[in-house]
Amino acid sequence: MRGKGEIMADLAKSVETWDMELVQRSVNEAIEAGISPSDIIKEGLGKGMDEISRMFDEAKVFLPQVVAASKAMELALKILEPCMKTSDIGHTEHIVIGSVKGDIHEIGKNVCAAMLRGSGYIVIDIGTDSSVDEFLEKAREVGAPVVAASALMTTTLTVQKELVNEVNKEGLTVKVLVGGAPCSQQWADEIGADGYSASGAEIVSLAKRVLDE
Ligand code: B12
Repeated sequence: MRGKGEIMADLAKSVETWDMELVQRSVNEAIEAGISPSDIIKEGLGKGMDEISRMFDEAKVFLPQVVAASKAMELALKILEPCMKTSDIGHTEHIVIGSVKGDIHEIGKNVCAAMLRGSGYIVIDIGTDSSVDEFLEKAREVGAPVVAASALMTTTLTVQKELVNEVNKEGLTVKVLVGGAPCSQQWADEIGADGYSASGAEIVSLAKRVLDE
């Protein structure tokens, strides 16, 4: 069997080169080697996405290549999803998750949704480009105590603030989690969100913490 380092390198390369065959092979190999889904995403696939992102910044690749890498990432997540069942603790809480209005980035949101589902939460994914009203209407409809809003652009971060403001204005008890690459703990504190985490791996403990509060 190959070492963890080699498998991780292949995982990164599979996204970076949007090689679907390598995605399937390396993700399955990583699962068989007992590497955790969060390590596979963070230390493997995510590194490939980081590299694509760096090359995009340096204008060495363009949007079609980023889309292709995203498709590779999506395929990897699909293969990984059944392995994300960390326990059968059977939470009964619903969590509404979506990418905010104006934002069509969904890979990070999908990772978070998969992690939460794997931990037993009932996750309602309202998709991308979701308005504040859509988040809150869905939360009301299913009685969700938590909404999780993903924003990947500095221009769409403000929608997270609008969401928190609306929750406060309406006097709702729903907790708001925020995340996405340009988001930070400082931003979450500034807008009065209930929680922030930098990665999908941490969103599970974050959800538990705000639900226990
Ligand atoms: C892939 C990608 C795309 C893909 C998206 C495909 C898809 N199906 O999602 C495509 C090609 C469509 C795309 C389009 C665009 N993109 Co783009 N994209 C990216 C890229 C390279 C990677 C994002 C990604 O998927 N990362 C991998 C995932 C796993 O990480 P993540 O999203 O950060 O999520 C993790 C954490 O943040 C956290 N998390 C995420 N959400 C949440 C939510 C909660 C509640 C919590 C707690 C945690 C959490 O957990 C996740 C898992 O660990 C980034 C670069 C970057 N470094 O982010 C640019 C980037 C986000 N894009 C950018 C831009 C500008 C665009 C476009 C405007 C490009 C254009 N000129 O047309 C459009 C935007 C369209 C729109 N209206 O949204 C900019 C944003 C700049 C800014 N700061 O505002 C970036 C930063 C690239 C750059 N350096 O310029 N993009």
